[in-house]
Amino acid sequence: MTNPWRQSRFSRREFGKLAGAAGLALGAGPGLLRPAFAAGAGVDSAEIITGKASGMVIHNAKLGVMETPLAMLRKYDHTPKELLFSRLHYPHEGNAAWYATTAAPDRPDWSIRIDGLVARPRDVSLADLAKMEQVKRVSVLQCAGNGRSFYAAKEKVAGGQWLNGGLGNVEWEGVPLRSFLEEQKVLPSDAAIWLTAEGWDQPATPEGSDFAKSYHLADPALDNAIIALKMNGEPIPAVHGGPVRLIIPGYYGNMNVKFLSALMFAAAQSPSKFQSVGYRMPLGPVEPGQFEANDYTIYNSRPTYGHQIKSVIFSPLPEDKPGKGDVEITGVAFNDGTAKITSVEVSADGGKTWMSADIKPAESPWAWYHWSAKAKLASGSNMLMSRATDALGRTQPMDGLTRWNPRGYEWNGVDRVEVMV
Ligand SMILES: Nc1nc2c(c(=O)[nH]1)N[C@H]1C(S)=C(S)[C@@H](COP(=O)(O)O)O[C@H]1N2
Ligand SMILES: [Mo]
Repeated sequence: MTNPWRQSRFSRREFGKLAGAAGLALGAGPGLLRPAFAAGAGVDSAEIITGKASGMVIHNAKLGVMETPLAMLRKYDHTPKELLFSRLHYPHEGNAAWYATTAAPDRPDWSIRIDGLVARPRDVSLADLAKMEQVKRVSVLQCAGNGRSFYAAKEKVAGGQWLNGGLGNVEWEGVPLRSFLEEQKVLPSDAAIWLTAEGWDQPATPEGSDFAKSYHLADPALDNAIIALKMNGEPIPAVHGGPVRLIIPGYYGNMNVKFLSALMFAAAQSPSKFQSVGYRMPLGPVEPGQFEANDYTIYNSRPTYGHQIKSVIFSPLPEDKPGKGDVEITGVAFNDGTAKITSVEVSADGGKTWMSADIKPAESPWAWYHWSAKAKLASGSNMLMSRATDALGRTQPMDGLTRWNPRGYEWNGVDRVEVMV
């Protein structure tokens, strides 16, 4: 289904030409393209996306989908562009695609279209956006599929088998969405209830959907949203959605539209399958077989909006090979930013006994909190566990499988790491 709201700068054919031209510019004719890319197996992350660290965990080489091993992720409070997980939905045309790099895109001509039920449709240029008031938002960015592989203990779910590294803590900077709409005198009509953000990227076939996401205009999360131009103090890397990305702090990755090309006001949400079928959760618990991945409609499910409360153990990891006795267990915790994280409980004996971790204040409501607890490890197997709770009493389920769903989203079960001493 083609989204009628799409405003593309290039036709598909022109896009193909562009990708080809980029390949030539790099001196990478078909024979020079690294063959491993096409094969998709045994290829290193640094070859799939220029500028990414080696040794990322690859979920889809063709699309450029990869996550960060926790041993790399834990080294930084703000996740650098070299290490941040990446998720794209359309084939790259090889690693020649202009956005298959952590370099800033060279797209000074960029503009975003404001259209739909507005008094005066218009284009706003990147240069104009850069002149407006900018604010910072530190937020966890996390794929809704992060942790999907853990659902396999009940029944394996199709899709990238994400471990825990499909997340990062990132500083974004840009124009506050609500004040932008006000200053631009974008006056949606009374009939405009939904805002749809469109990504520039397009499906390989006309039957595919554009990447578009819709937000209810009354959603308080939009009060913190920004039209971001910078990530970690630099122009947003191409692979992470530069030159312009919509950031809704505290919302799952898919709600943060990269390569922002249009903001559309309408009475209804986008018919894009990324809004109407994908990235949705059933309204109640479901068992395997009861509800299939394509059964989702806007009536029987909800979008994956805010992060479910979650904690992740960063240390020790099995590869740290900790010794017997005293150990410091550390990690991070975060939620959707609407309430403080008030406790992180940690167990080193598979949940028999629990202790309270020390929690450091977070940099912003949407950033991750660092926590640590001292424990003693015994010889043999030690099952480390962590569970975060917030001021609204929201906590992680002891058994994450109770939230099993056919698309494997929103894993937030109590974290478990088994270390052998
Ligand atoms: N335009 C566009 N925006 C997008 C996507 C995409 O494929 N195209 N993927 C989404 C998904 S599912 C996630 S998890 C995040 C990933 O962001 P990252 O690649 O910067 O880590 O981008 C989101 N925004
Ligand atoms: Mo995602």
